[in-house]
Amino acid sequence: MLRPQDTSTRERKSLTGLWEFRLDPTRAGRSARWFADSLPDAVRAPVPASYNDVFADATVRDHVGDVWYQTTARVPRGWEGQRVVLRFDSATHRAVVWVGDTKVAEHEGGYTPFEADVTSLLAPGDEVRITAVVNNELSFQSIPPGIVEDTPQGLRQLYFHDFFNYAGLHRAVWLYATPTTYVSDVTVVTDRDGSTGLVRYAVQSSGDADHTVQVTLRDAEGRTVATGDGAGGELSVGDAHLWAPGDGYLYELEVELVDAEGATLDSYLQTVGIRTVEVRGIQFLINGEPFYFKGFGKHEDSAVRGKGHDDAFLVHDFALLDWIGANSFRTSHYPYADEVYDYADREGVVILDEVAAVGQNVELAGGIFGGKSYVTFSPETVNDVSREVHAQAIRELVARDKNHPSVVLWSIANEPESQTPESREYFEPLFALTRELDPTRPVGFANFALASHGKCLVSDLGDVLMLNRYYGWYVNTGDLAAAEQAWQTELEAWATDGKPIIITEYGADTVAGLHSVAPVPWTEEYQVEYLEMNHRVFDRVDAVVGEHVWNFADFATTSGVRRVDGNKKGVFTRDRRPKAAAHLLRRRWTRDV
Ligand code: GCB
Repeated sequence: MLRPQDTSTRERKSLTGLWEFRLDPTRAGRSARWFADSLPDAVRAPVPASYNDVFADATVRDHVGDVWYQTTARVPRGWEGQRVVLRFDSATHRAVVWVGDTKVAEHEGGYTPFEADVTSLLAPGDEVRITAVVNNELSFQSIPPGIVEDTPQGLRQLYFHDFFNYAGLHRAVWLYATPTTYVSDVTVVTDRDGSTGLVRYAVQSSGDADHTVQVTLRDAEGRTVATGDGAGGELSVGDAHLWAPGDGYLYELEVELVDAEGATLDSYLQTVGIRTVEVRGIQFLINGEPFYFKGFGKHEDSAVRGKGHDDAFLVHDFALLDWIGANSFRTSHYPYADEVYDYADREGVVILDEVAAVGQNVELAGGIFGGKSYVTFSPETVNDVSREVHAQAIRELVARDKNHPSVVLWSIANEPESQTPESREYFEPLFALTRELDPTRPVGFANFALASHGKCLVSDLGDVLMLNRYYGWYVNTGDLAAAEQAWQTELEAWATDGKPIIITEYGADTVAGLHSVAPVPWTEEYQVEYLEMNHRVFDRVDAVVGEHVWNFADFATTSGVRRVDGNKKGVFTRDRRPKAAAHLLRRRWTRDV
């Protein structure tokens, strides 16, 4: 899916700011048609942001169900004769949108964009009313899953993942204009032949005007390095400057639709990083070179704004990644804002891109979070409908992120049940779908501890092994010697599979400022010794090609007896101050590992 852009033929208008907002605890708004007029009894809420922590009100924070957002926007006068699109970069977890009284969009899934052609509903110069009802309920048929319980005290949302169920309009909302004959999709795949870079492109266009496609590839200095005609083809770039970890070199592909007189009907700009990704034996190769992942599982999470995208945190988090010597991160446990991938492309930071399938493991959740017991995969729980929702989430992820050089792998789930025949049956078609959508990137999923080597029935479907393990934390708590032994034994077993292993999670909850002489869990000293133990194990196993500490920063979770003001496994606090472990990682990651 293409991005809203300002080009010689396109214009966009951001609708971020304060919107009218209200909760709808009795779900009255849909039948009372709250979209048909000014939203009754509204307050103002920021967009983008989660609404949960913005107000000093627990009923807002813990609300389950619909909330309404409304704004008015003036359609720019210059948009006469243009195609006008309304786009939400995300609405968590689902939304219905109206322009005036007309329903224009409905979207399931909280972390990917959706849009509607609203040309016929708007006249340039007019003010229009835009209303969205956003719903945060999680069920066994949503990604991620959950259960809404109707209790005497009201609706209660249970879920099986370990981060707070923030909701709302987390990302930008746009009105944008394109010509009526326009570029509707661009796909770029890169390769190399010796020092020559190859850029294969495919362009889709829509609209009635006769046109041909012309493409121009420019280097970072704006010099044209290749041109092409036609909706698909291959461009050669002599002596290409490759995109590489730590060197986010980008070319720019201008895609133009041109009419018979040679006039440009539409122009879209696509950044291109020329690089290859390949799994060979136990190696993960970027541009043919073995790559070792150093970094974190992250979250989109910060005080007050929750999961709302924020450019200051974006730049600061990347500055901290650079400071600590990290070269990569996983978008645990959902697709992040588009801006994050753009920034990673430019900074040369590598991304494992994850879909929001987290918590398809009710046994684990029951054990860790004290929830009830359910069976994960069954006709009543995660079923065929859920799988189609999951498949659609993968389609939307790949459609959105396929052209980012920073993205080197699709992660299609985090810690699902994977030790049962039902789980294999569920996942086999999803692996096949992901490969069909993108044959160029490896596919994997993050495996959990109970599906250990020999028990997991899904890991052979992946190109890499991604292991989340907590030896010395959830098991062998406080006994790092026993943890080291057990971890080494398990890792050596996985290594016999002959695939690269990325440790996608290892970590220990740590209260910043808590110290002890002996390595006692929850102290800064323990987090340091815990990480050192893990690193000794990784360094002894050749198949380990990466280490992602859980987590980059402390983050908000649901209430639970194992969580004190959220998950404290951050190497940085929630306000991004380093714990002692940050200095340890910096020493390790700024030398070669
Ligand atoms: C995991 C999950 C992650 C949790 C983490 C923890 O295995 O993938 O979402 O936050 O463990 O801290 O328990």
